[in-house]
Amino acid sequence: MKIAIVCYPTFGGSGVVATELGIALAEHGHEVHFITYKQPVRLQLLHSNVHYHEVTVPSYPLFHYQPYELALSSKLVDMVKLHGIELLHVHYAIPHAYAGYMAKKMLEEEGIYIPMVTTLHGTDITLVGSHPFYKPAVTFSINNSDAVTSVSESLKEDTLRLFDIKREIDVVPNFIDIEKYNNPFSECQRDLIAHKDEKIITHISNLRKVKRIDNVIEIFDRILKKMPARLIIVGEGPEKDPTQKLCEELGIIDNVLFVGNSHEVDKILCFSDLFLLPSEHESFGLVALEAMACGVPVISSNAGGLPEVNIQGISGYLSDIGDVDDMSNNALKILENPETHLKFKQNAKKTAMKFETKNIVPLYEEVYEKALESISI
Ligand code: GMT
Repeated sequence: MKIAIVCYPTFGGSGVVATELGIALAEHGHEVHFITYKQPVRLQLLHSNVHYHEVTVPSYPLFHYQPYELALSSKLVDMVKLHGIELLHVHYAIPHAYAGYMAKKMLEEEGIYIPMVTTLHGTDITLVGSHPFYKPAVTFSINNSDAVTSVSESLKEDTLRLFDIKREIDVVPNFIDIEKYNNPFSECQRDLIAHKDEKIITHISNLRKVKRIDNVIEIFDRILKKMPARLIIVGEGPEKDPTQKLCEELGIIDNVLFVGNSHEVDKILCFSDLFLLPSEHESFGLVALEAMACGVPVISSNAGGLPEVNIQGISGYLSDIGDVDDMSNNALKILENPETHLKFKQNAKKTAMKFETKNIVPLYEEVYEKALESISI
């Protein structure tokens, strides 16, 4: 099948999932065309079935805002015609589903009928999409997709609660290439980062408010009072400066390493002892799954789809949002006893295996078949 994938090219989870999906589909023999404004960060183009087409938006003094949706829908029309693309798969409703729908309608004028699959990722529904300024357009584009998927049961429930949805939503969870993260619990050059006796605690995100980075610091501060440790913060975002200030105030800045956006997430997770994700909301928590795939236990909040990924007392622990006392007690419970720690590491990896690429990608292929059938009826 010839498939166009529209996504954000950034480090965010939706772009990562879209990119990994495209790569896996290409390996299954599909011809995949990524269409976005920059080459996705996880995309390496050395595959004959993978293509990348850049959307450019020419600037004009009249435009206060650049009309990206217009440029994207025009690019989609051109690429569908040029490459004989049979299906559009848009990741993140805003504005991709809206632009995809316009492309579909323009193509219909020329007698070309192509289905659009929309995958909802989280903030496109919960934080941004349900804002009154966007809600009518998001509702319209979901209802006018030929198939809709969400990355967790929890996100499906949120979508049905927040929008007037008239179509079926299939849950297709995020997935992971376990092989890529296969380390046999070795030391993974941890001496690059920490002294021998120090535990390595990690947090990865886009450092936005929703991630509650202040809670990450508070939990780490409590761990540090009980054992030598180092915190690695991966990512860039608006909360970075206030987080650095908080670390200074608490006098722990020398124990915290801010490494920015990194292409070496797998290496960092390889030497991590514990992963912290106390988010206010998380539709799935792909980073938690990445950590678990590396055998890193997860201390998280119980928000959104996290309980579908991190299993209480098995791959880690979950606490109410903001309950840093419980989160730090759980962290210490895991870290203080080497046998307990090893058991959690092994179980984290085992739990992650449920989400292996080979189990999940066929679910997307089924959705594609259904969407194709629906437009040929
Ligand atoms: O977490 C973010 O803020 C980034 C965001 C994105 O759209 O890239 O992540 C969302 O999609 C990921 C992939 O499906 C999910 O794993 C994240 O849980 C979800 N984030 C939120 O719901 C806050």
